[in-house]
Amino acid sequence: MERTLILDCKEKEKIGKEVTIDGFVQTRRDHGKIIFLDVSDRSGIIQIVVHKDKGDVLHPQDVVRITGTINVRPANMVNPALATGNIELYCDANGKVEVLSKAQELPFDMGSKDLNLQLPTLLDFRTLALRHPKIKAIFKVQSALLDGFRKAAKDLGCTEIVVPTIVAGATEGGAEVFKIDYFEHKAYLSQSPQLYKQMLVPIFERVFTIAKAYRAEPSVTTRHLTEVTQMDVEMGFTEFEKLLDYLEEVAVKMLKHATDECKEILADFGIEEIAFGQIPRLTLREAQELILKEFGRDNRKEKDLTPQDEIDLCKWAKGSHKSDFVTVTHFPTAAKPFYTKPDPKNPEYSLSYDLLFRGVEILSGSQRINDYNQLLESMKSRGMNPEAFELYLQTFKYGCPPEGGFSFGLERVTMHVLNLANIREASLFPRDMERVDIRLNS
Ligand code: AMO
Repeated sequence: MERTLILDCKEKEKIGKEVTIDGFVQTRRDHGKIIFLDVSDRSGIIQIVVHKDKGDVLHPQDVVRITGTINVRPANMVNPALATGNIELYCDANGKVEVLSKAQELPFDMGSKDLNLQLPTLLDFRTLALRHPKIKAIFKVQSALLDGFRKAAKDLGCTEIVVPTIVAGATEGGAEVFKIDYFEHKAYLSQSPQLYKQMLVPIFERVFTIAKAYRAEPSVTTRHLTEVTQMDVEMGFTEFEKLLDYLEEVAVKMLKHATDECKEILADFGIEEIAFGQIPRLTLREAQELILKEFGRDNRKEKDLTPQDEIDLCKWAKGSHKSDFVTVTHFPTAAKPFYTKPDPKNPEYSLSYDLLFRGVEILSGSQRINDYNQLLESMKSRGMNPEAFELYLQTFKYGCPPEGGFSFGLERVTMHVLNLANIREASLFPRDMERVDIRLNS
């Protein structure tokens, strides 16, 4: 008999009819001669009532094919939390149970509503943990965020590009770069799609990419990974204020799309609705003045926001602007990568910006230097060798419009949409100092 998806079992014409479903046993509850199973597939979850003689072989995570009759549940047995909560699949003497793949004994109980395990266990048994509905749901949200980002970038007229991650030089500066043995040469894992997205501006004018980026972060924090997914946009014929409009537009569209698509998941996680009030914009120095005035910490000489500043600024924006976002601009030029354009009005500060969301930076970007000679100067002032960037520099040598862009960290966005405690929970297979799937210290 042809497979019916679990969610389709609740269609009217299925009631009282025989169906076959394929899926995974999630839980088993024995009641005398009857066993209740929760079985899930990609569409949903359904309760199955099976006679003990047929169902006794079944255990959690067994992959099964079950044929039975769809019954309407008695009113007092309806489960409103389940899309199929008013029906069940009844597998009696005429029904059929087939085990497609038998699961060995599980290392932990998968039947609880929340998989309350320590993070190392969640990661040591990642493929199993990911099967749990609540963990899987994180990546349904992530998928909706990717979709929302793509839609928003396409609405801006951007062409999707795919760029290399094996590169000849560090793009973002600093020591946080992985060297790789590339035949008899040295190469690096790309810290961001930055240079390539810029190189493609004269070709497509507006581009976007969803790309892997590698950061040799030598510290273990709850907000850093060594392998990150960046969602980048780069646009030509644009200037600073316009870029702020665009980044805020993409952020709002992406998050609205994901939260609309995943309403049930967000409710299940007990997440407050995102506050989409007018996003306040502050320069770094204005933000630091505000931190002093409102929160009593004097960080006015710092070249960046501290993690506590980011938390406090978001608290302030929520209270005074009903916004879960804040845009912070004009970071010191010296603290920014070589491609960042200094503000012509005050070159000590740059035309750069970060977007904060619920207490953390989820995006950064800038107006870029598009003048070839200025770019050479900027590289030299940072001790960089322009020869290592020959291909990149051709872009500007042969004419590049005023341009700029921005980049969201997918895992950071996912983490803060769902209020997760650790960024590792927002990556299917997180990479950090201690783990490349297997634990490096074991
Ligand atoms: P930046 O280095 O700020 O900018 O990165 C952009 C966004 O990527 C995410 N991110 C990270 N997430 C987790 N772990 C990390 N180690 C990590 N590093 C970065 C953050 C961050 O806001 N090329 C520029 C962007 C641009 O100018 O367009 C860049 O990479 O969410």
